[in-house]
Amino acid sequence: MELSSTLQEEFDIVVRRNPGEAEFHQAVREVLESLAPVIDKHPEYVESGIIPRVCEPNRQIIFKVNWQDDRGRVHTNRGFRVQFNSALGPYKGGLRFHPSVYLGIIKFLGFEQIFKNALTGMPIGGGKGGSDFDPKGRSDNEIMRFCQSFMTELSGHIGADVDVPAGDIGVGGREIGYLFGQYKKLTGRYESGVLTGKAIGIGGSRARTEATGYGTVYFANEMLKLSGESFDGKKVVVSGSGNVATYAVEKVNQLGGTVVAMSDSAGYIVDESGLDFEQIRELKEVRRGRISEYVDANPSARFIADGSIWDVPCAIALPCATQNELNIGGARALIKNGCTLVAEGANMPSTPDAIRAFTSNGVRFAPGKAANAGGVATSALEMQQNASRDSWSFDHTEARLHEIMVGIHARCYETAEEYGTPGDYVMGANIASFLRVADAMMALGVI
Ligand code: NDP
Ligand code: 2IT
Repeated sequence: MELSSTLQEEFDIVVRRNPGEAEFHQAVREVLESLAPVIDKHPEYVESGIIPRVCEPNRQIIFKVNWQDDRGRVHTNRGFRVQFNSALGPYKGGLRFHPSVYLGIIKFLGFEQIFKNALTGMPIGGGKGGSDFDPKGRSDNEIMRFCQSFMTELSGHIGADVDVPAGDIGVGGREIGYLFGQYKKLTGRYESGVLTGKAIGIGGSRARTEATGYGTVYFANEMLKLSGESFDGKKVVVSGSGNVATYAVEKVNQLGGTVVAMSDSAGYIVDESGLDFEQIRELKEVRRGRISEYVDANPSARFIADGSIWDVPCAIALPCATQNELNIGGARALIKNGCTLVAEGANMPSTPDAIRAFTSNGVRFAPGKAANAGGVATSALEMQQNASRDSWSFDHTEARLHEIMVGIHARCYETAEEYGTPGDYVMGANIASFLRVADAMMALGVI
């Protein structure tokens, strides 16, 4: 899509100032492509420099993380925390541990997080962090030593009212526990609200583990309701098999759908009779196994190492693994096989040409910053519980999550209508969130 001349100039500056950061450029461009009608209506945003200001992180911290493996060998990794925008509240966003991590990935995730967090309606700014550390094959003790070393550097930059990290790829409850333990030791304070995604016994929130996957399915369900449909009886493909994917599967099953395929970076499994949530959870969350092992106990399931999960016919696709995992080839295969709805559980899993293919072929499409916001929204609920030294029931927390997802869907849908692009959730999500961030930045003055 073409950008107007003002927006193209802003985009060119971002590309020039952030060389080699392709994912960051992609995320910025996708937001700018939605903003033409906004700056027409609000020239004051341009006059106040809101666009270049929102594209520049407030602070970027890069640090060395030395740690020793079980054989005593020393390793050196790189740690990141990008504190992107705090107009709406303390920086908030996850930590990713994956060998592909570099500054451009953390900046794309941090930029997306600003707008996602704004959509939740809660008082949280946007940030992201992580490391190029590869947790695969590492022992529990190695993970602990890495987390402790990472936190030794990070601890001076975070705080319950400053910056509140959580999990993302490669970082779950175990890692958050070790990070929190080290923060507590270094500061001498039991500052529960400094991290979210904690285990229940150390100040975590019920339903946080489930929240992102559940939230994505709730969002998709709201989209289906508009045409009088539901998940009932529908075939669903869920990519990935980590935290988000696993709990998306549980909620699809609860709503009567059948998940026929899941994946990891080695390949995908397919079973027309439906995948068993409890077995998946036990295999992935408890045993930390590979998705291929599912076929050992399930003769009707097959593992396919060299292929694309998007070739599996389905009515609904939920990409829940990683950025740019669903490209134009995947999109064409989904469309050809009759897929009518795509909701992103991952961050930016669909490439721009895949998204264009969906919208021009009548496939309803929900971008990650709207559809996966249930995770961070429940993190904000964890912050609320920590601040009031309270602990809510699962049912109460899940009901709040559901209400928040229904609200995000309505805001995106209504904003798309108001700006003349009915049914376009990309426009709705980008515009509704940008307005909230821009208004807060205007109110705070030039700082
Ligand atoms: P996990 O680490 O629990 O799981 C990640 C899954 O994605 C694994 O199955 C992994 O396979 C697969 N994967 C990761 N990288 C690649 C890759 N390069 N190619 C193919 N498969 C890959 O992470 P989460 O479930 O937490 O995160 C999944 C997505 O959801 C990410 O995009 C994350 O940013 C996003 N997200 C997460 C939230 C959360 O609360 N956790 C909230 C909102 C969004 P393998 O094991 O083979 O690497
Ligand atoms: O991408 C995301 O929204 C997350 N990884 C969750 C962030 C959080 O602070 O809970």
